[in-house]
Order: sequence, then C-alpha cells, then structure tokens
Amino acid sequence: MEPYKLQLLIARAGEIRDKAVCFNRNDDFARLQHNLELACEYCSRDEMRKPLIIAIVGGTGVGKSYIFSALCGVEGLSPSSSAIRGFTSKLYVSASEEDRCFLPFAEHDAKFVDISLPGIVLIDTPDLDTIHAENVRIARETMSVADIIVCATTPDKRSDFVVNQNVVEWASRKRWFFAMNKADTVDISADQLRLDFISRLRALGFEDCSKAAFVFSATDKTNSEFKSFRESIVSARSLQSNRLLKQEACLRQILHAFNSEQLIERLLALLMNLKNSRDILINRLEAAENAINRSESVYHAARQAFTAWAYAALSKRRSFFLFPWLLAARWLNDEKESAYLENEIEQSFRHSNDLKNLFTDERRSIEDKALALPEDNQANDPLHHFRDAGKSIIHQVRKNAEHAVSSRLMLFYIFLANLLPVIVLSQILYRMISCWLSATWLSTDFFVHAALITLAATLPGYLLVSRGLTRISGQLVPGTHKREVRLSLLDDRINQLETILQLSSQLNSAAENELSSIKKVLPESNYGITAGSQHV
Ligand SMILES: Nc1nc2c(ncn2[C@@H]2O[C@H](COP(=O)(O)OP(=O)(O)OP(=O)(O)O)[C@@H](O)[C@H]2O)c(=O)[nH]1
Ligand SMILES: [Mg+2]
Repeated sequence: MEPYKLQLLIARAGEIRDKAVCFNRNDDFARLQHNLELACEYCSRDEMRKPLIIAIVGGTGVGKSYIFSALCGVEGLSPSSSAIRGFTSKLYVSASEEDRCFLPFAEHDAKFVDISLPGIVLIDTPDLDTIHAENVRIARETMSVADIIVCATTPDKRSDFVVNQNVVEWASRKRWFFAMNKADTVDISADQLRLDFISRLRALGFEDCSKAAFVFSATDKTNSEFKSFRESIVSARSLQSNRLLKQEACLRQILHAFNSEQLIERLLALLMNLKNSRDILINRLEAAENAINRSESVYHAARQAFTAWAYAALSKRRSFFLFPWLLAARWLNDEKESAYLENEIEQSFRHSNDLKNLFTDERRSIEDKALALPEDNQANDPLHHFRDAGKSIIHQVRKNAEHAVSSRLMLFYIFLANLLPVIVLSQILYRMISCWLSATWLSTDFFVHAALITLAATLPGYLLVSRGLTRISGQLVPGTHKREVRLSLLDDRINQLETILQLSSQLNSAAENELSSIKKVLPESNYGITAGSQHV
C-alpha cells in the first residue's frame, strides 16, 4: 500500500472527526470522535517509525517471564517466581540501543535487558488479571502500543475471564499468537489440549488459528512445538512486511473507530429516528397550516384580496363599457387588500398554539438525542415559518384571481354587462342619425341625457360582474397548494448526519479493501493471526 493512500484515509478520518465535533454531547458521536482521534494519533508519523513490538501478556503465573527469558535464550533474564504472584511489576524489554529511543514507556515502568533480538522489541508484561492496579495499567498500555501480542495461558487458566475480555477488546486491532504453557502439569495429551484451545480461540473470534496457536511446556526447550513457537516469534521479517504491518494496524484502528460497539448501526438508528420525528412533525405542520388557512379571518381576507386582484386583472383586459367602473374599483382597492391578507396570515401564524407546540417538539426531539441546537431562537420562530407559508398562500390567491378573470363564465358576464350599454348607445345613435337625416336640430339636453343614460346603463353590468366575482371568490380554498415543507432544525441535523454516515461508509469500505490486500501478503506464521470481521 502506497503511504500517500494511507495518509489520504487518515485525512478523511480527521475530516469526519471534525464534522462529528458539533454533536459531541451525544454519546455515540462522542465515541466516534474519540475513536477517530485515537486512530489519527495511532497513524501519526512517530507511531509509524516505531520498531516492531511483540508483547507477551496473560494471567498471573502462566509463565510469561519464563517464556520471555527462554525466547531471549538467557535463563532468569526476567525473574520468575513459583511462590509470589504478580511477581513481575515492570516491563522487561529486550530492545536494541537504536530502537530504545522510539519506545514510549516511562523510565520507572520499564527495565531494558541486555539481550536484544534482531528486528523486534520483545516485552514481558505484568499480569493482566492481577490485584495490583498498576500492573493492569502497565500491561494494558503495552498492549495498546504492541504490534503483535503473544497471549500466554495454562490449562488451568484457559477460561480466565479478565484475560479473555482483554483479548476480545483488542482482537480486531492486533495480530496474535496464542501459547498454552505448562502442558506438563495436566494428564491430558497435547493434541487434546490443542483441540480444546483452538475451539476456545474460535469462540473469541479467531476462526483459523492453527498457525498461531501453540501448546507446549516452556521448561522443556527440546519440545518441537516450543521450537516452532520460538521460530515464529524470533524469525527474520522483512522491512517491507513490517511497514505493511504498521499500515494494517492503522487501517484496523480506523475500522475499529466505526465498528466498535456497532457504532455505525447506532448512528443509522439515530438517523432513522430523526427522520421519523420529521415525518410526524411535517404531518402535524401541514394540518396546522391547513387549519390556519381555512380559519375565518384568513378566509375573509383571502376573499377580499382575491376580489381586488380580480378587478386589477379585469381592468387590464378589454372590458369596454365596464372600464371606468373597474378602474375606480381598482383604484379603491389598490394593494391594501393584499397587505391586509399578509397581516392576517402573519397574525394567525403568530398566535397559533399548534405551531408553537410543534416547534417546541422539534427542538425537544433534537435535545432528547443530545444533538446540539443553535443558540439563537430565530430558527424556530413560527413567524419565520410564516414567510414561506404566507408567500405561498398569497401567490395562490393571486393565481386564482387571474385564472377566474380569464374563465369562460367571466367572459360571459362581461358580454352580458356590455349588452345593455350597447343597446342604449345604438338607440341614441339611431335617434341622432334619424334627426340628422330629417335636418332636425338636437338640443344640448339630449346629449347630456344620452351620456348619463349610457353611463347608467353600464352600472347593472358592473354590478353583475361584481356579483359574479363575489360568487367565484366564495369557492376559494387557500392552502391546498403543495409545497416543500421544511423544518430547518431537524433538516439541518439530518443532512449533517447523512453526510457523516456517507463519508464514514466510504472510508470504511476503502479501509476494508486496503486491509484485505495487505492481509493476503502478510504471512500468518511470522505475524500472527487476526480476528474475524464480526470482531472488527
Ligand atoms: N511446570 C511448569 N512450570 C512452569 C512452566 N513454565 C513456567 N513455569 C513456572 O511457573 C512459575 C511462574 O512463572 P513466571 O514466569 O513467573 O510466571 P509469570 O506469568 O511471569 O508470573 P507473574 O509475573 O507473577 O505474572 C515459575 O516458577 C516457573 O518456573 C512450565 O512449562 N511447566
Ligand atoms: Mg512475570
């Protein structure tokens, strides 16, 4: 794996960690952030420069120190005792002079022995299932920095709960060898012990552990199983493979960040939960909006605005004799009806308890999940929501008015409205022409009366159109128009969560791909085995 690829994956892990920061009051997000922080730290350049560390861990008195000394080839290099338990309380470290400066152990926790093994740092640790808290701390810290862990046990300690718990915790992030020591202390054959040992390891998540499980007696150094164990641990490893092992550990740390304690599944469940809350609230919001739109005051204001817009639209069309009346009506109504409607809608939204409760519930559904909320209260002000809803209603009423004006019914009304003035005017014209032909002079009074009668003849038409508009406005149903409803607080959180989950799943599958290609290359006989995917 090219180093830049790993750097890219780490950068992406850092990006996800930064995105998760704003939700860190939520336990799952805090855990994700913490895990990713650890992964980024683990993959830092300093960590990659460390030598290959092999730590021998296990319960008290299983022979860790004895095995360490046997592997180094010097009896008593790490003192062991048959009588005192928890005997080793420091780390016994076998490391070359050059490697020592890269090791992260405190001086008072570690003792460097004079013997060093080529290419590796071998460490004897204190007991994990001890009564001494300090011993546990040192042993666990060593496990966290080790690349390969040799877990030692004995026939009577093979189901040691504390040790098994530690194995499961680190199973997916490390490479492992398992050694069952003191095979001479029981009357069972080595093969039987081995079968039992392997089945126990399988239960801990190590599917195929035949190349990394050894049953022997460390006191019998001529034993072939101990020899092959020694070969596996001390064998020469190429620098290239060591580098791959470090990269593998980084990838495992990244995968662990997402998959430990089923974190991704829990975050997905959180997302579904938020989406469900949003669906319920959107239904409630639609019901509340419809109730407001159909309320008496909004309905009344909508009808008035409708009539005003209809007059305005009519005055722009060819209305012949009605034109003066329509112009006057338009001038009288002007824009004040639309302002009145806007005001009515605003008041209804402002005073709607349904809406107030709904926005409180929206905040609560976010707070329940311990996700961060913005400081300002602007976002959940019902008035804020009104702007969209109000505009939608006004737009809809205006559209209805324009549509009504160009309907066939309205054209018929206009036709009827113009009929009487046309008849009256043609009568007047007839009188004028017949007088002109008979050379009779018409008085001024005739013209004045003719103008007044024509004007009066247009009035019934105007009244007819006005009545028609009032009837059409009665059928007005504002608020049925579908529009995109937004609950900004919930929507923002859902979007953020979706982005984080999407990035996480991309990173997860990229890391898995790289991991499987590294796994094929690294020999299990030299580098130990890893746990199955269910323990990642
Ligand atoms: N019978 C038998 N005894 C063994 C074997 N390996 C180690 N021992 C003995 O077991 C005792 C404990 O060994 P240690 O190496 O001190 O065990 P440890 O795991 O380091 O113990 P702590 O440091 O106290 O956790 C010693 O007396 C060893 O001699 C073995 O294969 N067979
Ligand atoms: Mg010891």
